Amino acid sequence: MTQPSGTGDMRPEILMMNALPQWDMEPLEAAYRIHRYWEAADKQALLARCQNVRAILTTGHIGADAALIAGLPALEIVACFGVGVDGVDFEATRARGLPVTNTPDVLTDDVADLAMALALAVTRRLPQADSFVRAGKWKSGGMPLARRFFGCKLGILGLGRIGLATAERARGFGCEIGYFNRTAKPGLPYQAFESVQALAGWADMVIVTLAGGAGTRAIMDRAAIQALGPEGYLVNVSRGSTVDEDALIEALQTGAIAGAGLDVFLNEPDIDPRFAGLANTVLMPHLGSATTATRRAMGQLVRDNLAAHFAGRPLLTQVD
Ligand code: 8YV
Repeated sequence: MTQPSGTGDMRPEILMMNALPQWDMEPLEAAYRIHRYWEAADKQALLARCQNVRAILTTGHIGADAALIAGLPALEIVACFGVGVDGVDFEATRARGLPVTNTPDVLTDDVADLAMALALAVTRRLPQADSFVRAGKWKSGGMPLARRFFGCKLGILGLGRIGLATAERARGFGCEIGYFNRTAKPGLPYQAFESVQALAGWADMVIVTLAGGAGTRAIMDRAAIQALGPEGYLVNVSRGSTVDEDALIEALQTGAIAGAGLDVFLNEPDIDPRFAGLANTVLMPHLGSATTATRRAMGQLVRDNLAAHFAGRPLLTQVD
């Protein structure tokens, strides 16, 4: 319960949009008076008590919209737990000169690991094989043969930190790497493609690693999905918004592509129910950064950014 103002409590007030683990909540509670958005039954009543709130602590996905920002007259900073910041209304933050921070780098390797795990799981059909053994079907015959992953042509959509870490791992699997990126990355042993469709047409598998947001909405469009072809695979560890989901589901249903490994969806966690009926997919509940070590590091970084702000020191990872 947040204490009422005027009790001599000098801790800055912050608004938290979502719960964080106890290892973050304890130091946060020691440093700040916390308003818990996710717990409030009456959000408007909560916001009316937030007139002295100086920071929003949110995720990139939940973000902070214009109405929320407008309702917090004392707001000074938006701190995101996560590398993505697609849920933040930057017009609103810029209009008020509010800095936005995120948690890059600390999660890069976990997300790249998960991209490789999905690439292997979907081609080698690991979940299906696991169910096959558990259901006792092994005694009555073997499983159908799977697709080889090593040595494939791997298209990386978005060659930022996570894309580069994924490419490095894929090189270990002998993959030939192509990519599409807003800006070419010279000096790398990877082939740059002029369009997403051209990348998908070349690749055996496309892994989507770029940032979400308006600039990348459905960048993996119907034509690019179709260009993968009936032997092609899609893996997405970025945001559901980067893929035309209707076109993807249709391509998976009709066999226009071979399969998909997906960690991210539109409308998480209330995802399109058609995914559950697709046998050629491996589905994960957005776990890219979900290891204890990484989540601890993300929590530390978000707290370090807030502490820096309130101490008047430079922010560690300001994204805007
Ligand atoms: C989430 C992510 O932030 O960093 C990102 O952009 O998508 C994830 O790491 C994490 O699931 C917490 O919401």
